[in-house]
Amino acid sequence: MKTIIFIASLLFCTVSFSQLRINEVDVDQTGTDVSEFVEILSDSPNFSLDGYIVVFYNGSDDESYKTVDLTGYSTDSEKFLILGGSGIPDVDIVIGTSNAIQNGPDAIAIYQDSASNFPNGTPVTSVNLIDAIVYGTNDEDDPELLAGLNQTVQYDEDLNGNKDTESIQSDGAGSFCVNLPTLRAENACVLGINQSLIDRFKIYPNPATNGYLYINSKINGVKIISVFDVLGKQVIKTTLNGERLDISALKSGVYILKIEQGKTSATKKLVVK
Ligand SMILES: [Ca+2]
Ligand SMILES: [Ca+2]
Ligand SMILES: [Ca+2]
Ligand SMILES: [Ca+2]
Repeated sequence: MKTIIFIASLLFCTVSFSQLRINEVDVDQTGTDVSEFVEILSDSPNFSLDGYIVVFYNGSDDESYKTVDLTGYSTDSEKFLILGGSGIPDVDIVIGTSNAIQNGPDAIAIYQDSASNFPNGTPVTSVNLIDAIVYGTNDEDDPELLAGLNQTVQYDEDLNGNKDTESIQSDGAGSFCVNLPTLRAENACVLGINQSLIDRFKIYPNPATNGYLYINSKINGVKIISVFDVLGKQVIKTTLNGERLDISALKSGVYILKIEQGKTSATKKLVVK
């Protein structure tokens, strides 16, 4: 009997934890933002969205300004559902004609809850929260939205100075990049299924011979670089916007290089000649 209950509860968990996530947001565009969108991705194709809602929060008062009921909709065969402006040709749910999504610091959240529980002016909450993103367009972080939605990072659509032409996109591994929009298509920075997080970063030349090291990442964004000698002493700690790291101060030898970007990090052996 216990075994049956255990198996039944496993099955129940599998069903109830089928996940949805906010896969991409484009909140700011040129002109009056007629083609803004939220791209939602499900784990499985044609996933029923009955019982789910999307809530838009205003960072200035940390209250909701729009709630969209997803009941009656499903993701498509490619697992996407698009909420957006009327300027998008095959949008699934039209949420406005212009400036429907505020430019930040603001937030968008998915809940498994009833729309009637989220009239406009509802304070930010993490109860029944499925996924959320706090974003801005070159704005200061909004601590209330971050805390209220259990998030640690506010993503900046203007990271590359191109907020009007780029969007914020999930890399599928817990972080986001900013790149040209990929509406109803795989995001620009998604890591291949066989690609480990280590492969996300390429360093060259290694051994390094000329005082410089290039650190290439598959996604955009600031990298935090730490270099340790064989005794574990930190010899370099810096942030890198581009790819070129100055290591001219390092003597010949073996070092440990740690690269952190967003929520992921990798450690590599570095040889300096
Ligand atoms: Ca907007
Ligand atoms: Ca944009
Ligand atoms: Ca706030
Ligand atoms: Ca996309």
